[in-house]
Amino acid sequence: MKLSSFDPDLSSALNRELIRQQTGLEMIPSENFVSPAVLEALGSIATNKYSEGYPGKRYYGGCQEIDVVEQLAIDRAKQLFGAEHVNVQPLSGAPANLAAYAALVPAGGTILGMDLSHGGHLTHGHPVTFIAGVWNFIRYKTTSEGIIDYDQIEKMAHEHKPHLILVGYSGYSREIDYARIKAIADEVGALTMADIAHIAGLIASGEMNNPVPLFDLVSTTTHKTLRGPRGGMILCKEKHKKAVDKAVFPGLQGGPHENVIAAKAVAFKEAALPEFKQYAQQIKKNAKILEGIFQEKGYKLMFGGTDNHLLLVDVTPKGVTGQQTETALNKAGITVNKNMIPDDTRSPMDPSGIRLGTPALTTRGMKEEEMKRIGMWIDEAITHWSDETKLNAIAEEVKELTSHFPLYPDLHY
Ligand code: DSN
Repeated sequence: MKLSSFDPDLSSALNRELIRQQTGLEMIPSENFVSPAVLEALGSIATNKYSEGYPGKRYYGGCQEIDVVEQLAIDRAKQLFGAEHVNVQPLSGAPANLAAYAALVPAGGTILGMDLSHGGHLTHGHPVTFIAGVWNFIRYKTTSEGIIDYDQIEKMAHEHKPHLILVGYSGYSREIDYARIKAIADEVGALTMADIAHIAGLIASGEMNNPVPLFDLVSTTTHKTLRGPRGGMILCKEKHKKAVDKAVFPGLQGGPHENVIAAKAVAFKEAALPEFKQYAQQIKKNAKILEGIFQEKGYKLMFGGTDNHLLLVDVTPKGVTGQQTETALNKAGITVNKNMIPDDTRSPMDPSGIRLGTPALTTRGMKEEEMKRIGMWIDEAITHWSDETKLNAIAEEVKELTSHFPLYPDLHY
């Protein structure tokens, strides 16, 4: 029976969400739109199969075709990033990071990672997380000019002698000098890990530095710039293969989600195509257009601008907060997220900044001309943040623009 007849409540919610995605401007930098082929694999019968273990070494029978699926994903990811070993089973970014720490660092060991408000991630040791009670996280910050403070990392590495130095961020907009980090790690005998969740698509396409050849371990999600299904992955040196695989299963997870792994395989095939490189280049061009508009309009850009797909913007000089901005933009049909800025004096629920990015709009085919209009709408919506009539008028213009960039035109639940 079709979903719409069996479960009209659910199908209505999905159809409304489809319309929201189709008629709005999605600018949360960690979101994207997967291809119909990725969606098809995700909704495939691979979801029916239990397959604890790894290709060729499973605890359940009947895995011969599932082995093919998982091996395709592994081989394609290895090729894409130049990795010695890949584990495609992590359910998402947080479980991937947990498995990575478990594989590389004994409980109680020290990990040097970036502070959340300076662009790090909750799973990089924020005190509210479970992992912060298992490992001893020490946090470094960006400089007052807003870039990664490599000198501070070096000083802290000598002082704390960490087992692991961790880079890779979810709110940081600049390139990372992986060679410098590796040199610091070598000075103190630490291992190296990069969490490339946000920029994996830009790395796969050669548009940003690739830490995989240099670092011990790289973790990522597969659904951000990489444009695959919601999921995680670990890439590592051959010498860490056993520890990583053991940490993922049986250490932390049970049966892998093979439908998601099938969709990852499709996404990795797509990411190796020339069109994907063009998409990655356009993501950066689009972000640069927004950077120019924000600078011209007097906003404060954290880290001085962007080298990647995202911008972290302090909106308080405009007399508004991050929450007020998120709400106003939402009414105008533009989705962003409120975000803490480095050493923010406001609270996480109403911080000083917003974070926004260009991957999803670039996937829809939007380029420089559209970005200029969108940047102006964002500024207008922030300036008139409490004027409902103005925000509704922008939402109408947004709808008109999105109608020229069809998204899943044949889909209906
Ligand atoms: N929630 C993701 C992001 O938006 O960056 C990271 O976990």
